Amino acid sequence: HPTLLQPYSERAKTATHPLSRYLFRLMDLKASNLCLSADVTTARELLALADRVGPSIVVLKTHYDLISGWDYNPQTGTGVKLAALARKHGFLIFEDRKFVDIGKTVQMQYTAGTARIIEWAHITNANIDAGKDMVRAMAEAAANWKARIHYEVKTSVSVGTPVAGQFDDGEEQNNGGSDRDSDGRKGSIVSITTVTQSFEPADSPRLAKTNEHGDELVFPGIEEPPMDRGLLLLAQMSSKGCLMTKDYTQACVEAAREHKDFVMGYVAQEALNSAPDDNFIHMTPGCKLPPPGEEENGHVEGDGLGQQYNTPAKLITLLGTDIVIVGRGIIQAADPPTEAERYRRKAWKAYLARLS
Ligand code: BMP
Repeated sequence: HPTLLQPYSERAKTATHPLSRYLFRLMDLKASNLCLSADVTTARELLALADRVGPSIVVLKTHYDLISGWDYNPQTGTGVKLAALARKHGFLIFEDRKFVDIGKTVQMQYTAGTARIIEWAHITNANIDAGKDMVRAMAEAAANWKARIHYEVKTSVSVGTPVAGQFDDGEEQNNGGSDRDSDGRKGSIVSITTVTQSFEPADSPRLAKTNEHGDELVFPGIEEPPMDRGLLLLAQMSSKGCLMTKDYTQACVEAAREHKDFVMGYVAQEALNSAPDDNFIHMTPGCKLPPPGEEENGHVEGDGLGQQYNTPAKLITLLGTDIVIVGRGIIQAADPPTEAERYRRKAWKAYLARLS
């Protein structure tokens, strides 16, 4: 497929989703196609790790539900602090929530509840086993969220029960020209409520770009990401005995094409672009390098709990994925930032090898 041989800077020009265009440019700028899977146990460790490894990565993947001490405060909580680190180092936040339910439920899980994922995660993902309508439901929730940015005005008009003779004199009432409610019933307007509420997401470009000491709070060289939210479809998994069939993966491809303005791409084990104008991004977990100095043969032993590992070279050069997702390979190293750099260099080299 043509996207296998195209530089990310070129794919940035033709991707449909604004966040994909941004991410491809960020990858080109930072020479990084590395995502850190920040599966640590406390919020404090998560923020410290994001700050230390931030310079090497373009995406930080979270599982907010395995972090203890996650602060849900929508103004000062962990999501907001992560969003500030994302602005500072230039990476996107991907909450690996794997939504799967009926459309209405996922809308509520995505936008509300304790974590309010949509407020701080640029990207999230979904398993479409429950049917692809839930992708449309999530797209709708994201569009509504975007429309609410900056301000929100709610007007509700309640109409009381008709009072015999009240409107029967042929005169219009002084209520905006109509004495009927939206169903055409006659009645008297009991109340009109207008609520105006300002609304600023955790990563708004309108936030200050420097602090009181004049320190830069924003990653230089590229503008801040667009105020859009994106979805990755969980099309294939890395684990042994995964039950996702070829038909399921194909359904993901179809759902992605139907919702190009919301679906950025896939979590998958291989490239899935096949139609001439497909330009979806592929992020791939189950990635590990052998220890420094040891020879690479593409495969690294699994974790004994079903996880299987391939090297960046195999995933990116051979199987054509775009971003490798690395968790324990980096987190459990003696010095995570140094190890993250080793992964960044290897994964970028694998991409350059694919281009040539
Ligand atoms: P590690 O590199 O430590 O094995 O972590 C992999 C991460 O990617 C975990 O957070 C896991 O939930 C996630 N993941 C995966 O391993 N395989 C998949 O197919 C999909 C995932 O989201």
